[in-house]
Amino acid sequence: MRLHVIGLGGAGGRIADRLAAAHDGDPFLAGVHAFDTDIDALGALDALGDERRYRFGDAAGGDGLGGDLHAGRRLGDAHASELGRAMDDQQPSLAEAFLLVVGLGGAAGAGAAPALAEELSRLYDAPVYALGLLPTPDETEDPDEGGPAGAGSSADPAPSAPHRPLAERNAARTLDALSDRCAAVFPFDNAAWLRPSETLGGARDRLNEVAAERVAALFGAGETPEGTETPQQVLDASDVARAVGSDGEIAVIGHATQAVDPPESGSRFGLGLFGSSEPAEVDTSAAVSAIETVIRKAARGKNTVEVPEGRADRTLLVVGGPPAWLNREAIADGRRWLAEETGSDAILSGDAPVHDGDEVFAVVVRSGTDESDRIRELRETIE
Ligand SMILES: Nc1nc2c(ncn2[C@@H]2O[C@H](COP(=O)(O)OP(=O)(O)OP(=O)(O)O)[C@@H](O)[C@H]2O)c(=O)[nH]1
Ligand SMILES: [Mg+2]
Repeated sequence: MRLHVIGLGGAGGRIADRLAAAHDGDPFLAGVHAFDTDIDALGALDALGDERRYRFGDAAGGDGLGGDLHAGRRLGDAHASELGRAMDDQQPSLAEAFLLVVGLGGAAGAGAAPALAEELSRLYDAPVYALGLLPTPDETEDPDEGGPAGAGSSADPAPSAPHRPLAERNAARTLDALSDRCAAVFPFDNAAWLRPSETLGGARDRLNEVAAERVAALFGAGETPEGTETPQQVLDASDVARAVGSDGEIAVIGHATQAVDPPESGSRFGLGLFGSSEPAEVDTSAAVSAIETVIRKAARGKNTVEVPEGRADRTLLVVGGPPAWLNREAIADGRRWLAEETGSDAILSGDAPVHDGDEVFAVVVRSGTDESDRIRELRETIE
């Protein structure tokens, strides 16, 4: 589907930048922008040139807002229509969905995101989704208390994340605000993706890679290059919309890949009787096993946020890869297995043929899940 990505604030800008670096030119990535009040943060982006970065909020004097969410909301309200116009060069009216990417614990991004979501909903019919990064517990710990964020955070500029005492409350408020204004919210639990000795500062590039990869896996699935034939069941924007709903519910993305040999094309017998247009051959049991494996891993592997008991009201399954590997029966079996696994009534599914691909992949999106412990913890900070 044609997706327009808007990275807001430091984290959002970095993830938008990474998406542009990996996927500029791919048909799904119709537009990418990064918006921040912070000149230096925008200046540190690589793939997004000046034409796709935009600094807003003169009142911030070119700096970040240091976690002051009230200031962020004020600037967001004051500048939402200006931000909407800053997207015009990339034809937002053609987008089939918008994705706001934002660190929920901050101020510039978290403050502007709700107002921009509202503005985009007012201007366009396409759904507005949000990918929201959840703060790690150590960001709010007092550095003097010797929490992991403390050690050397002022002396050593590199790895630890900045101390953000209000990150959890900002995140709770921003989750609420985005749920009210977006069609669905995809939380990304930073802490769940950190390895034991890692800090957010040191690991953020790896986490951003994971977040960008999942966005591309979901929104890029089924988007074939121009001129390629597309089969019937190919995933489209309305499948995603039906799966995640339009009421601002939380949605979770699971993803797994498995490398496969490119199918042998043409005759297997070397007699030249069949032209190279003969359907490619793939061993059936290898295809069945690859599909079963990726579906299980996508469902049970680490998700963007924990899913208690794996349960969901609605589930979307996308299976992709070289068409010869997309064994229909194995996909149907996988669907049945997933219905049991999630207890979902509605399993939507779509194919994502990748003609020259060298891997089989599955994306499992759950919506209407029980609340994860981390999200409950965040919500409790403002109750
Ligand atoms: N995954 C990931 N999370 C990040 C990254 N940077 C920050 N975060 C998270 O996002 C939250 C907000 O940080 P920023 O995006 O830097 O905040 P901001 O929107 O620029 O807000 P201010 O700087 O306060 O104006 C932090 O509390 C972290 O939890 C990043 O590069 N990757
Ligand atoms: Mg900032």
